[in-house]
Amino acid sequence: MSESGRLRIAVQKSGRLSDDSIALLKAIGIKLNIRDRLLIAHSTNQPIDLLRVRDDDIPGLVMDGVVDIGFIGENELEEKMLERQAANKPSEFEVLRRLDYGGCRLSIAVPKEASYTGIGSLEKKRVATTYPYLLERYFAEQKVNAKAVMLTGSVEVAPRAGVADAICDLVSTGATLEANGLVEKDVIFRSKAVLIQRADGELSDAKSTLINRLIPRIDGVMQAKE
Ligand code: PRT
Ligand code: ZN
Repeated sequence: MSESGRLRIAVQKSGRLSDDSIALLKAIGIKLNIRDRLLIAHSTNQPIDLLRVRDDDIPGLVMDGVVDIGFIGENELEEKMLERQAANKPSEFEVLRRLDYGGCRLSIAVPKEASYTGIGSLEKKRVATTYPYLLERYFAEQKVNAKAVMLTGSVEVAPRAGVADAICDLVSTGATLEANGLVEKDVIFRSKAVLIQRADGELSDAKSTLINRLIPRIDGVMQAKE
């Protein structure tokens, strides 16, 4: 599908990474005609098409070679990579650049009245999360026998709802945890947005040349902001 001559770039359609990713593409000189409802946006001055999708879909689109490059949070990227490895699906990609936005951490938090003396306190407990593979990997590394309970939303209310004893969720300011009576205990993963490319050697020369022209411009934009 991406064998057309145009470079295909995946970005989050609507969410925390959308504006910064689009702003970066515009800052490096790519003119885009984005219409809100449409999945695809064509550049008017470069052989580039933008695929606007949910962030969850971006790692797979890159790893399956449906798009050539994509903007994604490292948390989502790592989770999907682990999930695909477990399912024996292609999970290769290359990180072109770590970007200067989308910063957050994936942390374990417990109700403020809970006694917690370290990760061992979660032994035999249930922990609600949207990132079960990252969390299970952490439990295995820490040799803790706890259970990740998958929730795609409202993770922060799970302890109050009696669904879990603790949570593992993304944190940036900490306001959401605080508002839900939760206290951050262990950071298990630190994340920023990254620009990734499908497995090396699968791009046409023209696309590689175009990417090689875009990357120094991204570096220039990031340096100018420092
Ligand atoms: O619809 P779609 O699936 O595309 O979007 P989404 O709802 O899955 O993702 P979105 O837009 O919320 O987040 C996209 C990416 O932004 C994440 O995968 C992270 O890489 C990054 N990011 C950075 C964050 C945050 N900061 C963040 N604070 N993603 C989510 N949050 C949430 C967190 O889950 C919690 O609910 O914000 C709340 C906590 O924020 P604070 O400031 O109260 O601590
Ligand atoms: Zn998502």
